[in-house]
Amino acid sequence: MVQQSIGESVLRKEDQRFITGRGRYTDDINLRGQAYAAFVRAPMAHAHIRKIDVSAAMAAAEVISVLTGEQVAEDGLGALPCGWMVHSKDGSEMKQPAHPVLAATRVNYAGEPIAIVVANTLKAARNAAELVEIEYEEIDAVIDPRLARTSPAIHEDAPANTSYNWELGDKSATLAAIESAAHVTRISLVNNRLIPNAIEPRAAVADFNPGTDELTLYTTSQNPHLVRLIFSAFVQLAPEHKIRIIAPDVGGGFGSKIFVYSEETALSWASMKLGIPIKWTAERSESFLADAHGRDHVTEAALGLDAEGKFVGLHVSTIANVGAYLSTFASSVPTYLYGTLLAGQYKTPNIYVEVDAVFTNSAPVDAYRGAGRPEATFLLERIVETAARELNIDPVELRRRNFIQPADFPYQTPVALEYDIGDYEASLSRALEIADYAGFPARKQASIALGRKRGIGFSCYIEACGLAPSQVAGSLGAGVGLWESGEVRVNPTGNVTVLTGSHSHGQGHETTFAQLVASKFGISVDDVDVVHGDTGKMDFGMGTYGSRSLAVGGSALSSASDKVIAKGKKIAAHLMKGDADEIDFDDGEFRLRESNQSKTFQEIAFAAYVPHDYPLEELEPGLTEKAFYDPKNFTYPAGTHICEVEIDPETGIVDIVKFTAVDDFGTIINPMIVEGQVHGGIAQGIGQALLEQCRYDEAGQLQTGSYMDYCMPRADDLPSFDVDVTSTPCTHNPVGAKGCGEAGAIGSPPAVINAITDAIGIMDIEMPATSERVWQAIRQAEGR
Ligand code: MCN
Repeated sequence: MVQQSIGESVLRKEDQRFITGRGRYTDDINLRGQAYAAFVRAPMAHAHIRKIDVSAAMAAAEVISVLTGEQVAEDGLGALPCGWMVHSKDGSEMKQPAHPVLAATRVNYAGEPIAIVVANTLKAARNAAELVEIEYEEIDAVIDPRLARTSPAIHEDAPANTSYNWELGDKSATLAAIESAAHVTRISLVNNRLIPNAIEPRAAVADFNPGTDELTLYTTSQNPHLVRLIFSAFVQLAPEHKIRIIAPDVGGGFGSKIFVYSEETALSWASMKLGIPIKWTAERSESFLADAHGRDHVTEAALGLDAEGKFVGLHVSTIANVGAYLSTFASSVPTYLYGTLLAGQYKTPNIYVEVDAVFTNSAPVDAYRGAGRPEATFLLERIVETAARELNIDPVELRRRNFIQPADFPYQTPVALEYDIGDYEASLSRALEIADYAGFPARKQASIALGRKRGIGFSCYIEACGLAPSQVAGSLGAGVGLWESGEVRVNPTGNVTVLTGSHSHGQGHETTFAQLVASKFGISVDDVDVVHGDTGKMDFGMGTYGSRSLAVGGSALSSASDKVIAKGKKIAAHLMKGDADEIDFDDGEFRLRESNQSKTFQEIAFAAYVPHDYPLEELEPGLTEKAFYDPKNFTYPAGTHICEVEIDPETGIVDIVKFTAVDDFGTIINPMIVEGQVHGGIAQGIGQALLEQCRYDEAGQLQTGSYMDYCMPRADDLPSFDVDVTSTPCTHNPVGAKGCGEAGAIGSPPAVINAITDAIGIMDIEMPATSERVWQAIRQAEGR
């Protein structure tokens, strides 16, 4: 029977175990003789450490050991690296102050780990952590990124608290274009700092076996091989072949679990030093303090338009807060994932962007769902909307006038990227239809009659996903290749085990990757199992981020499946006494052309392992193939988001009455999973626009360190989304797929803010547009 599963909303295979409570997360893992760890963390944001006294903690009941940065140094461990080298305008390398495993002489953000306490029970570890006595000499904290460059340096090797001043594009041409423009729109904005908040906090169980010298780390990672590589090559914990990283079921990451952090590193080292398994699971308050945060930009921009409303130049200056240290991929986010996206869907001929990345006494900032691309989209879609209002042109019309047209592809932007394909008008017009833009004036009148304010806001976003070909990434400073590995093992009875270097932590790969491979072989999705997240099982893999897993990891599996089919043809040819190039494979059957002979996929699988009369010089037994797929370009998902809000002027409460998203993800494997991804992303984008804000006080204390103070979106903050797709399949990967995992978080924030400002009749409001801010803005707009 033909199994056509691509494009079908197959129910998620993994959900059977998740909804019956049979998922196995890191904290579910308990090893014999396991001890527990607690971290002593900096109580202040900036201080010299004058003395650490662990004697009382060491003497406490059940305590096994208390280890500090002094011992880290004695053992010669390296610092935590940032994996992407960015160069400043003058060609110099970014400043990368050492990011210690445990702070020894100075603390640079509140919550920074200083010591690890290991005890027989969790309670004993936590109690003993309180007994570690540390003498600090406090230093003024640098918190506001706008003041960082003129504040005393946090790190001696980073003068003016600057890691790099990066630029992209032609500055003089852009300035000249803006100078001679018929109209110039200028905006200043802040992209608010966010805290990721995956449901499952970070956790790890480190298990060193002194008998074999092997370290096994169970951990909440999005990319276990990268952890292994950094542990081995940079931190120098152990040789790579002696380290096994297992990321079992992981309850969300949103970027925050890409990075190699102090805690997991210190835990692994402590397990090796003490020769026992040790577990650590972050408290929610530790996650707030010490998971890498996201966004945090301050930007000034100018957009020049000619007399016809065509964009002639865009000039952008951004200060990006990177926090106290450069986290694993921090440098790439406000540069290659931000500046390169500033063309958006438009034919702006001149674009220049400069970014100053500054250190502050706050937790490190790194990739968070969208990473750089939400910041670019927010800026662009806010300035376009503002220009439309200033020029009194319908915002839809202004966008249309400037769209890159289908005939323009492949389209080279002035900021390095070459878009392969897209049809922006198609998603815009479909979104306008679903959102009933034509009916908006009547709905607005109806709201006014009820004493309410109604507004509509647009966002036509583009993103770059999958990440770049390794060659391009390397030339831009990446310390790693950006390919993915995949292995397809056909078992003798014809079912298939798939191993992938991608990692699924909510995205449903166990279903979609099975659909992809099942449809290649014409077998049932139930006959394909997907294995991921264990460096001991699969080839080196690059993991999951940048909505790359299907476009890159799926493409590797597609190539490996093609190799299986090619091998199957050889076996079929041998069995049917024909030639391999006379064999067709379709609908799960190998057929010898111009004959009535055929063999099923299962018959060939079995024959592959029973090579009784094989010509062994020409045909090896077995049916397992691997592929490493290096993408030829990014994929460029794009779409239109439209938000309609109604605001109660008495309370400032914003009700999102309608949210429409029409996205182009190319070929879609599983529409239900894709829709779920879009929903989740929009929820996070609305969270950023309306509710979420990481805030430090002047001394660097985190004021939003719990759910009482950091407002996450809940179901009743969100409308039922209207989601649809258009499709221009990606031209350069075998699946035709573009990434979908971040689109919602990228497209939605400007649509929400554009709708709110439209409703109130103002040009700007800062995110998050809380009811208080909205209430104030209404009063100001009314001159009250
Ligand atoms: N898919 C599809 N057809 C397409 C594109 C994707 O069927 N054209 C499917 C894929 O096969 C996969 C899912 O949709 O099952 C997402 O695919 P993709 O866009 O390739 O993204 P990744 O799998 O690489 O996931 C990463 C992305 C990112 S970067 C963040 S951040 C994020 C996100 O996914 N974090 C998530 N979605 C998340 N969802 C959950 N539940 N939890 C997270 O932490």
